[in-house]
Amino acid sequence: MIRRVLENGRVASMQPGAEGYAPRPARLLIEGEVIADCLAPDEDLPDGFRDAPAEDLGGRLVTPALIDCHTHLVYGGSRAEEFEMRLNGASYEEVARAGGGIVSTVEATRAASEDVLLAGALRRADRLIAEGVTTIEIKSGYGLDRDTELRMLRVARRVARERAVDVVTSFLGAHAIPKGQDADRYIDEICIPALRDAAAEGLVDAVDGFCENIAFTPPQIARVFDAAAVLGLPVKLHAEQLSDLGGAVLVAERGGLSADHLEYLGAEGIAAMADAGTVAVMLPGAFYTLRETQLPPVEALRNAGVRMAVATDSNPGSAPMSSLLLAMNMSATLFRMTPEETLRGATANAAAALGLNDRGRIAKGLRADLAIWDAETPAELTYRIGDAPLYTRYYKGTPC
Ligand code: DI6
Ligand code: FE
Repeated sequence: MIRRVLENGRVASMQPGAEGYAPRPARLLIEGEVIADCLAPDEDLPDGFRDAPAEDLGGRLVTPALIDCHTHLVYGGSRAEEFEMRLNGASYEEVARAGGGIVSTVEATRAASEDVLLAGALRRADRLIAEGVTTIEIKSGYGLDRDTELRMLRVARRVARERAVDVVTSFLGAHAIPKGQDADRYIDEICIPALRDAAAEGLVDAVDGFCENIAFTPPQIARVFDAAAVLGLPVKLHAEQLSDLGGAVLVAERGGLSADHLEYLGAEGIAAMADAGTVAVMLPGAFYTLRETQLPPVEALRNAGVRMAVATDSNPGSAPMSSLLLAMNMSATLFRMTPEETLRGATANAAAALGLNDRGRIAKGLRADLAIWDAETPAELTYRIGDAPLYTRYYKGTPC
């Protein structure tokens, strides 16, 4: 097993508590894919590490590698035209009802080959990787038919084979009502059978939905969640993005991993999420792009002890962005999250949102997924706009 010593780093471990955020001089020991230990600079190296190759980090900041826990990275086409429409006055709902919006990406995605979809997804994944991301969640949801949903998920799996990055997939068949179809019939006759087929192929790590008045009702989402439960798959939900339909309560009651967006989340949803330990995923890129004015209840979530994550929501419509650092900046500036919260949101809490307890913090036994930055303080990662001060990334113990 390969052993490495990373000398002279300043480590923000992102362990719970203030000391997890304050950079501490340390020497990090890596054994194979995991962190063997995080020692004080003057502590002796244990047996097996004395002859191991050492890298001098020159006092640089070390954090857990970043995790983007909510993306729609795989899709065909572009929505620049819709962007222009909205700037000429049309609302998101109007665009959707006019057959634009998600449905137009569905057409482009259905028409695209696996290789074309892969090329687009890799371009965006590379942007994330260049900012120190090592785990990316990728959803389906632009197929809305069995074959295209499965093709999207196969492409998502291929991203992980083509790049030094982990991909966690979510089946999002309940993303939009396909043109001319009845929502209930779509859920029961297309979405749920497609989910079963995708799961049988090992393509699904979690099940997501869009609970909204332009998409699916809570009872429709509940049927998808029932199917997920039978398959033993965890659930999450796009909830309370444009209105409060009670999606957060629904997903929390199912012990869901996360409820995402949450601009219109109310007290009942917050309480249910706190009880269930469901993570609140903040997606300021969509808030920004849609020029939303309703802010997610960050302070109430904080006071209720709900863990908050931050993600890009990278998608062609509401968040055409491929920068998690920018999402962190927007979470601070637009949502008033603190830089500590945004960094926890893109590391430890993002891991929790994906149900992963082997990463997102720097501690003995966890995955050696690290980001090493040309930065003095962790706040700099959130503070700068359009600047990715990444020095190196370690993925499973290897610099790359
Ligand atoms: N909410 C969103 O913001 C994205 N999906 C969702 O459920 C929008 C996706 C799109 O407009 O293509
Ligand atoms: Fe989304």
